[in-house]
Amino acid sequence: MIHLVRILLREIRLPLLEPFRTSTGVVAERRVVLLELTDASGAVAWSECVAEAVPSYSPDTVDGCWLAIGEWLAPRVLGRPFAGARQVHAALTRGIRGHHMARAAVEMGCWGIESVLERQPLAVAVGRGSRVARERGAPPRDLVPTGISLGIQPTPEALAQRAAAELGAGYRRVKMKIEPGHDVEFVGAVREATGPSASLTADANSAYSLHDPAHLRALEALDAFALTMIEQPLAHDDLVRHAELQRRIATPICLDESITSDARAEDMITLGAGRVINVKPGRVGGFTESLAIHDRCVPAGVPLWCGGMLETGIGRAYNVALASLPGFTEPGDLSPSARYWARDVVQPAWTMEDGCLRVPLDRPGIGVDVDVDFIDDLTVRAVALQ
Ligand code: OSB
Ligand code: MG
Repeated sequence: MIHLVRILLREIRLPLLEPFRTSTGVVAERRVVLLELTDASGAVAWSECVAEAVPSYSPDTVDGCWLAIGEWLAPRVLGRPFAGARQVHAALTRGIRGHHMARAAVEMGCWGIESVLERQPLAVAVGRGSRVARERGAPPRDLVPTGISLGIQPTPEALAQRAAAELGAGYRRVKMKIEPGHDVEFVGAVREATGPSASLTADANSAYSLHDPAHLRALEALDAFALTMIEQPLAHDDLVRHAELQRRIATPICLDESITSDARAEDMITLGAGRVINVKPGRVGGFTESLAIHDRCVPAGVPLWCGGMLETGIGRAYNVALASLPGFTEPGDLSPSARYWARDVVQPAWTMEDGCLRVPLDRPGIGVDVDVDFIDDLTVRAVALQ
Protein backbone atom coordinates (compact mmCIF):
# COMPACT_ATOMS: atom_id res chain seq x y z
CA MET A 1 0.00 0.00 0.00
CA ILE A 2 1.38 3.40 -1.02
CA HIS A 3 -0.02 6.48 0.71
CA LEU A 4 1.98 9.63 -0.03
CA VAL A 5 1.68 12.47 2.46
CA ARG A 6 4.26 14.88 1.03
CA ILE A 7 6.30 15.60 -2.07
CA LEU A 8 9.15 18.06 -1.65
CA LEU A 9 9.86 19.50 -5.07
CA ARG A 10 13.22 21.16 -5.72
CA GLU A 11 15.19 22.53 -8.58
CA ILE A 12 18.95 22.17 -8.53
CA ARG A 13 21.58 23.36 -11.01
CA LEU A 14 24.55 21.20 -11.83
CA PRO A 15 27.25 22.10 -14.40
CA LEU A 16 28.31 19.34 -16.82
CA LEU A 17 32.05 18.62 -16.94
CA GLU A 18 31.90 19.24 -20.68
CA PRO A 19 29.18 20.91 -22.78
CA PHE A 20 27.04 18.38 -24.66
CA ARG A 21 26.31 19.36 -28.28
CA THR A 22 23.58 17.73 -30.37
CA SER A 23 21.78 18.70 -33.58
CA THR A 24 19.28 20.64 -31.45
CA GLY A 25 21.68 22.71 -29.31
CA VAL A 26 24.24 22.73 -26.51
CA VAL A 27 23.73 21.94 -22.81
CA ALA A 28 26.45 23.16 -20.43
CA GLU A 29 24.54 23.07 -17.16
CA ARG A 30 21.60 20.86 -16.16
CA ARG A 31 18.62 22.35 -14.41
CA VAL A 32 17.15 19.32 -12.65
CA VAL A 33 13.88 18.90 -10.79
CA LEU A 34 14.16 16.43 -7.90
CA LEU A 35 11.31 14.95 -5.86
CA GLU A 36 11.53 13.69 -2.29
CA LEU A 37 8.41 11.61 -1.66
CA THR A 38 7.27 10.71 1.85
CA ASP A 39 4.82 7.92 2.62
CA ALA A 40 2.43 7.81 5.60
CA SER A 41 4.58 4.97 7.00
CA GLY A 42 7.58 7.33 7.08
CA ALA A 43 9.29 5.73 4.07
CA VAL A 44 11.13 8.22 1.82
CA ALA A 45 12.21 7.92 -1.81
CA TRP A 46 13.85 10.37 -4.22
CA SER A 47 13.12 10.61 -7.91
CA GLU A 48 14.28 12.81 -10.78
CA CYS A 49 12.39 14.63 -13.49
CA VAL A 50 14.49 14.40 -16.67
CA ALA A 51 13.00 17.38 -18.54
CA GLU A 52 15.49 19.88 -19.91
CA ALA A 53 15.36 23.66 -19.69
CA VAL A 54 14.14 24.11 -23.27
CA PRO A 55 11.66 22.04 -25.35
CA SER A 56 14.19 20.99 -28.02
CA TYR A 57 14.23 17.23 -27.41
CA SER A 58 10.80 16.86 -25.82
CA PRO A 59 7.86 19.24 -25.40
CA ASP A 60 8.42 18.90 -21.63
CA THR A 61 10.53 21.51 -19.83
CA VAL A 62 11.77 22.13 -16.29
CA ASP A 63 9.30 24.97 -15.77
CA GLY A 64 6.38 23.10 -17.38
CA CYS A 65 7.02 20.04 -15.22
CA TRP A 66 7.26 22.19 -12.11
CA LEU A 67 3.82 23.56 -12.89
CA ALA A 68 2.32 20.19 -13.88
CA ILE A 69 3.56 18.37 -10.79
CA GLY A 70 2.42 21.10 -8.40
CA GLU A 71 -0.93 21.89 -10.02
CA TRP A 72 -2.25 18.67 -11.51
CA LEU A 73 -0.19 15.57 -10.68
CA ALA A 74 0.79 15.72 -7.01
CA PRO A 75 -2.83 16.43 -5.96
CA ARG A 76 -3.86 13.14 -7.60
CA VAL A 77 -1.53 11.01 -5.51
CA LEU A 78 -1.20 12.87 -2.19
CA GLY A 79 -3.36 11.71 0.71
CA ARG A 80 -4.80 8.83 -1.26
CA PRO A 81 -3.99 5.12 -0.86
CA PHE A 82 -2.86 2.99 -3.82
CA ALA A 83 -2.57 -0.80 -3.77
CA GLY A 84 0.80 -0.49 -5.51
CA ALA A 85 2.97 1.60 -7.84
CA ARG A 86 1.25 0.07 -10.88
CA GLN A 87 -2.07 1.67 -9.86
CA VAL A 88 -0.55 5.16 -9.86
CA HIS A 89 -0.18 5.27 -13.65
CA ALA A 90 -3.94 5.34 -14.29
CA ALA A 91 -4.49 8.09 -11.71
CA LEU A 92 -1.89 10.27 -13.44
CA THR A 93 -3.11 9.59 -16.98
CA ARG A 94 -6.87 10.02 -16.78
CA GLY A 95 -7.84 13.33 -18.35
CA ILE A 96 -4.25 14.57 -18.63
CA ARG A 97 -2.60 14.77 -22.02
CA GLY A 98 1.18 14.96 -22.40
CA HIS A 99 3.40 15.97 -19.48
CA HIS A 100 5.11 12.58 -19.71
CA MET A 101 8.28 13.62 -17.89
CA ALA A 102 6.36 15.19 -15.01
CA ARG A 103 4.13 12.11 -14.72
CA ALA A 104 7.15 9.82 -14.88
CA ALA A 105 8.90 11.64 -12.02
CA VAL A 106 5.89 11.11 -9.73
CA GLU A 107 5.15 7.58 -10.92
CA MET A 108 8.74 6.36 -10.68
CA GLY A 109 9.02 7.89 -7.22
CA CYS A 110 6.09 5.64 -6.26
CA TRP A 111 8.05 2.61 -7.52
CA GLY A 112 10.91 3.86 -5.36
CA ILE A 113 8.59 4.08 -2.33
CA GLU A 114 7.17 0.62 -3.06
CA SER A 115 10.63 -0.91 -3.19
CA VAL A 116 11.47 0.70 0.19
CA LEU A 117 8.21 -0.51 1.74
CA GLU A 118 8.73 -4.03 0.42
CA ARG A 119 12.42 -3.99 1.43
CA GLN A 120 13.38 -4.98 -2.10
CA PRO A 121 15.94 -3.51 -4.48
CA LEU A 122 14.21 -1.30 -7.08
CA ALA A 123 15.39 -3.69 -9.83
CA VAL A 124 13.51 -6.56 -8.15
CA ALA A 125 10.33 -4.48 -7.87
CA VAL A 126 10.59 -3.56 -11.56
CA GLY A 127 11.27 -7.16 -12.60
CA ARG A 128 8.19 -8.29 -10.73
CA GLY A 129 6.18 -5.77 -12.73
CA SER A 130 7.14 -7.43 -16.03
CA ARG A 131 5.02 -10.35 -17.25
CA VAL A 132 7.86 -11.43 -19.55
CA ALA A 133 10.42 -11.43 -16.72
CA ARG A 134 8.03 -13.36 -14.46
CA GLU A 135 7.20 -15.97 -17.11
CA ARG A 136 10.87 -16.49 -17.91
CA GLY A 137 11.81 -16.62 -14.24
CA ALA A 138 14.49 -14.11 -15.20
CA PRO A 139 16.10 -12.39 -12.18
CA PRO A 140 17.41 -8.83 -12.70
CA ARG A 141 20.83 -8.87 -14.38
CA ASP A 142 23.48 -7.74 -11.89
CA LEU A 143 25.62 -5.85 -14.42
CA VAL A 144 24.23 -3.63 -17.18
CA PRO A 145 26.48 -2.89 -20.15
CA THR A 146 27.20 0.76 -20.76
CA GLY A 147 27.78 2.86 -23.84
CA ILE A 148 28.87 6.49 -24.10
CA SER A 149 26.99 9.18 -26.00
CA LEU A 150 29.46 11.65 -27.51
CA GLY A 151 28.34 15.14 -28.48
CA ILE A 152 29.21 16.68 -31.86
CA GLN A 153 32.95 17.42 -31.93
CA PRO A 154 34.73 20.14 -33.93
CA THR A 155 36.49 17.79 -36.37
CA PRO A 156 36.32 14.15 -37.53
CA GLU A 157 39.82 13.61 -36.10
CA ALA A 158 38.83 14.90 -32.66
CA LEU A 159 35.77 12.65 -32.62
CA ALA A 160 37.74 9.60 -33.80
CA GLN A 161 40.39 10.11 -31.15
CA ARG A 162 37.78 10.47 -28.43
CA ALA A 163 35.80 7.42 -29.59
CA ALA A 164 38.90 5.22 -29.61
CA ALA A 165 39.85 6.44 -26.12
CA GLU A 166 36.38 5.67 -24.73
CA LEU A 167 36.41 2.13 -26.16
CA GLY A 168 39.84 1.74 -24.58
CA ALA A 169 38.36 2.87 -21.25
CA GLY A 170 35.94 -0.05 -21.42
CA TYR A 171 32.71 1.29 -22.91
CA ARG A 172 30.85 -1.44 -24.78
CA ARG A 173 29.56 0.91 -27.48
CA VAL A 174 30.14 4.45 -28.74
CA LYS A 175 27.24 6.58 -29.93
CA MET A 176 28.04 9.79 -31.76
CA LYS A 177 25.71 12.69 -32.35
CA ILE A 178 25.38 13.62 -36.02
CA GLU A 179 23.68 16.30 -38.10
CA PRO A 180 23.83 17.26 -41.80
CA GLY A 181 27.41 18.37 -42.47
CA HIS A 182 28.73 16.46 -39.43
CA ASP A 183 27.95 12.92 -40.52
CA VAL A 184 29.57 10.75 -43.23
CA GLU A 185 33.09 12.06 -42.77
CA PHE A 186 32.81 11.95 -38.96
CA VAL A 187 31.40 8.41 -38.78
CA GLY A 188 33.94 7.25 -41.38
CA ALA A 189 36.83 8.63 -39.31
CA VAL A 190 35.53 6.88 -36.19
CA ARG A 191 35.16 3.54 -37.99
CA GLU A 192 38.67 3.90 -39.39
CA ALA A 193 40.14 4.67 -35.95
CA THR A 194 38.24 1.99 -34.00
CA GLY A 195 38.33 -0.99 -36.36
CA PRO A 196 35.66 -3.19 -37.89
CA SER A 197 34.42 -4.88 -34.72
CA ALA A 198 33.74 -1.77 -32.59
CA SER A 199 30.04 -1.28 -31.82
CA LEU A 200 29.23 2.19 -33.16
CA THR A 201 25.92 4.02 -33.45
CA ALA A 202 24.85 7.51 -34.59
CA ASP A 203 22.07 9.68 -33.16
CA ALA A 204 20.62 12.45 -35.36
CA ASN A 205 17.95 13.76 -32.97
CA SER A 206 15.58 14.28 -35.94
CA ALA A 207 17.98 16.44 -37.99
CA TYR A 208 17.25 14.85 -41.40
CA SER A 209 14.40 15.09 -43.89
CA LEU A 210 13.60 12.73 -46.74
CA HIS A 211 12.56 15.77 -48.79
CA ASP A 212 16.20 16.90 -48.99
CA PRO A 213 18.13 14.76 -51.50
CA ALA A 214 21.45 15.57 -49.80
CA HIS A 215 20.09 14.28 -46.49
CA LEU A 216 18.93 11.03 -48.06
CA ARG A 217 22.32 10.57 -49.76
CA ALA A 218 24.11 11.03 -46.44
CA LEU A 219 21.84 8.53 -44.66
CA GLU A 220 22.38 5.99 -47.44
CA ALA A 221 26.14 6.57 -47.36
CA LEU A 222 26.25 5.72 -43.64
CA ASP A 223 25.39 2.11 -44.54
CA ALA A 224 29.06 1.70 -45.53
CA PHE A 225 30.17 1.94 -41.88
CA ALA A 226 28.22 -0.99 -40.44
CA LEU A 227 26.66 0.97 -37.60
CA THR A 228 24.81 -1.17 -35.06
CA MET A 229 21.92 1.27 -35.55
CA ILE A 230 21.05 4.84 -36.47
CA GLU A 231 18.93 6.65 -33.91
CA GLN A 232 16.01 8.93 -34.76
CA PRO A 233 17.16 10.28 -38.15
CA LEU A 234 13.80 11.89 -39.04
CA ALA A 235 11.16 14.02 -37.34
CA HIS A 236 10.02 13.13 -33.83
CA ASP A 237 6.44 12.43 -34.90
CA ASP A 238 7.04 10.84 -38.30
CA LEU A 239 6.73 7.06 -38.23
CA VAL A 240 5.62 6.82 -41.86
CA ARG A 241 8.82 8.28 -43.33
CA HIS A 242 10.98 6.31 -40.91
CA ALA A 243 9.33 3.21 -42.40
CA GLU A 244 10.14 4.44 -45.90
CA LEU A 245 13.75 5.15 -44.90
CA GLN A 246 14.11 1.74 -43.23
CA ARG A 247 13.19 0.13 -46.58
CA ARG A 248 16.02 2.08 -48.25
CA ILE A 249 18.87 1.54 -45.80
CA ALA A 250 20.41 -1.61 -44.33
CA THR A 251 21.37 -0.03 -41.00
CA PRO A 252 18.69 -0.77 -38.38
CA ILE A 253 16.77 2.34 -37.33
CA CYS A 254 16.38 2.86 -33.58
CA LEU A 255 13.59 5.17 -32.50
CA ASP A 256 13.95 7.50 -29.52
CA GLU A 257 11.83 10.70 -29.72
CA SER A 258 9.07 8.92 -31.71
CA ILE A 259 8.31 6.35 -29.03
CA THR A 260 6.26 8.28 -26.51
CA SER A 261 4.05 5.34 -25.45
CA ASP A 262 3.44 1.63 -25.82
CA ALA A 263 0.95 2.48 -28.59
CA ARG A 264 3.72 4.17 -30.61
CA ALA A 265 5.92 1.09 -30.08
CA GLU A 266 3.11 -1.00 -31.53
CA ASP A 267 2.86 1.42 -34.48
CA MET A 268 6.61 1.18 -35.07
CA ILE A 269 6.43 -2.59 -35.28
CA THR A 270 3.31 -2.57 -37.48
CA LEU A 271 4.77 -0.03 -39.92
CA GLY A 272 8.36 -1.33 -39.89
CA ALA A 273 9.43 2.20 -38.90
CA GLY A 274 12.36 0.91 -36.84
CA ARG A 275 13.94 -2.27 -35.52
CA VAL A 276 15.24 -1.16 -32.12
CA ILE A 277 13.87 1.08 -29.34
CA ASN A 278 15.72 3.40 -26.99
CA VAL A 279 13.49 3.38 -23.89
CA LYS A 280 13.67 6.44 -21.68
CA PRO A 281 11.18 6.04 -18.85
CA GLY A 282 10.72 9.82 -18.61
CA ARG A 283 9.75 10.14 -22.27
CA VAL A 284 7.01 7.48 -22.03
CA GLY A 285 5.55 8.60 -18.68
CA GLY A 286 7.22 6.19 -16.26
CA PHE A 287 7.89 2.56 -15.42
CA THR A 288 4.40 1.13 -16.03
CA GLU A 289 4.47 2.31 -19.65
CA SER A 290 8.13 1.23 -20.02
CA LEU A 291 7.16 -2.25 -18.80
CA ALA A 292 4.33 -2.41 -21.35
CA ILE A 293 6.83 -1.57 -24.12
CA HIS A 294 9.24 -4.17 -22.75
CA ASP A 295 6.60 -6.90 -22.60
CA ARG A 296 5.50 -6.08 -26.16
CA CYS A 297 8.98 -5.88 -27.69
CA VAL A 298 10.56 -9.01 -26.22
CA PRO A 299 8.09 -11.42 -27.90
CA ALA A 300 8.25 -9.32 -31.10
CA GLY A 301 12.05 -9.68 -31.24
CA VAL A 302 12.70 -5.93 -30.93
CA PRO A 303 15.89 -5.26 -28.93
CA LEU A 304 15.73 -2.51 -26.29
CA TRP A 305 18.24 -0.35 -24.52
CA CYS A 306 17.93 2.33 -21.89
CA GLY A 307 18.54 5.87 -23.10
CA GLY A 308 19.82 8.75 -20.99
CA MET A 309 18.93 12.39 -20.35
CA LEU A 310 22.19 13.43 -18.68
CA GLU A 311 20.67 12.32 -15.38
CA THR A 312 22.15 12.80 -11.93
CA GLY A 313 22.86 9.70 -9.87
CA ILE A 314 19.20 9.60 -8.78
CA GLY A 315 17.74 9.28 -12.27
CA ARG A 316 20.55 6.87 -13.12
CA ALA A 317 19.43 4.52 -10.32
CA TYR A 318 16.02 4.22 -11.98
CA ASN A 319 17.57 3.72 -15.43
CA VAL A 320 19.90 1.02 -14.10
CA ALA A 321 16.93 -0.80 -12.51
CA LEU A 322 15.00 -0.66 -15.80
CA ALA A 323 18.03 -1.82 -17.80
CA SER A 324 18.26 -4.93 -15.58
CA LEU A 325 15.15 -6.36 -17.32
CA PRO A 326 15.77 -9.24 -19.74
CA GLY A 327 14.69 -7.31 -22.88
CA PHE A 328 17.37 -4.62 -22.43
CA THR A 329 19.96 -6.49 -24.46
CA GLU A 330 21.92 -3.57 -25.95
CA PRO A 331 24.32 -1.31 -23.99
CA GLY A 332 22.49 1.73 -22.60
CA ASP A 333 23.41 5.42 -22.40
CA LEU A 334 24.31 4.70 -18.78
CA SER A 335 27.66 6.30 -18.19
CA PRO A 336 29.24 6.49 -14.73
CA SER A 337 28.90 9.68 -12.65
CA ALA A 338 32.39 10.91 -13.57
CA ARG A 339 31.42 11.21 -17.25
CA TYR A 340 28.99 13.99 -16.36
CA TRP A 341 29.76 15.61 -13.00
CA ALA A 342 32.66 16.79 -10.83
CA ARG A 343 30.57 15.52 -7.91
CA ASP A 344 27.33 13.52 -8.16
CA VAL A 345 24.38 13.95 -5.79
CA VAL A 346 24.51 10.32 -4.62
CA GLN A 347 26.95 8.13 -2.71
CA PRO A 348 28.55 6.01 -3.79
CA ALA A 349 28.92 7.61 -7.22
CA TRP A 350 28.10 5.31 -10.15
CA THR A 351 31.28 3.73 -11.48
CA MET A 352 32.09 1.53 -14.45
CA GLU A 353 33.30 -2.03 -13.93
CA ASP A 354 34.46 -3.83 -17.04
CA GLY A 355 32.20 -1.65 -19.23
CA CYS A 356 29.16 -2.14 -16.98
CA LEU A 357 27.32 -0.48 -14.12
CA ARG A 358 26.56 -2.77 -11.20
CA VAL A 359 22.88 -3.06 -10.28
CA PRO A 360 22.62 -2.50 -6.53
CA LEU A 361 20.88 -5.76 -5.57
CA ASP A 362 22.19 -5.84 -2.00
CA ARG A 363 19.90 -3.18 -0.52
CA PRO A 364 16.29 -2.01 -0.70
CA GLY A 365 15.17 1.03 -2.67
CA ILE A 366 17.17 2.85 -5.35
CA GLY A 367 20.43 1.45 -3.98
CA VAL A 368 22.41 4.66 -3.46
CA ASP A 369 22.36 7.29 -0.69
CA VAL A 370 21.18 10.75 -1.64
CA ASP A 371 23.61 13.49 -0.54
CA VAL A 372 21.01 15.84 0.94
CA ASP A 373 23.54 18.40 2.23
CA PHE A 374 25.05 18.76 -1.23
CA ILE A 375 21.58 18.97 -2.79
CA ASP A 376 20.66 21.70 -0.27
CA ASP A 377 23.66 23.70 -1.49
CA LEU A 378 22.58 23.28 -5.13
CA THR A 379 18.88 24.07 -4.58
CA VAL A 380 17.57 27.23 -6.25
CA ARG A 381 13.90 26.76 -5.33
CA ALA A 382 11.81 24.31 -3.33
CA VAL A 383 8.16 23.79 -2.51
CA ALA A 384 6.50 21.27 -0.19
CA LEU A 385 3.34 19.76 -1.67
CA GLN A 386 1.05 18.03 0.79
O1 OSB B 1 18.86 11.78 -27.87
O2 OSB B 1 19.54 10.29 -26.55
C1 OSB B 1 19.35 11.49 -26.79
C2 OSB B 1 20.66 13.63 -23.89
C3 OSB B 1 19.67 14.59 -23.81
C4 OSB B 1 18.63 14.54 -24.70
C5 OSB B 1 18.57 13.54 -25.68
C6 OSB B 1 19.56 12.57 -25.76
C7 OSB B 1 20.64 12.64 -24.87
C8 OSB B 1 21.76 11.72 -24.89
C9 OSB B 1 22.50 11.62 -23.58
O3 OSB B 1 22.15 11.14 -25.87
C10 OSB B 1 22.88 10.29 -23.15
C11 OSB B 1 23.36 10.26 -21.71
O4 OSB B 1 22.57 10.59 -20.79
O5 OSB B 1 24.51 9.90 -21.50
MG1 MG C 1 18.51 9.94 -28.88
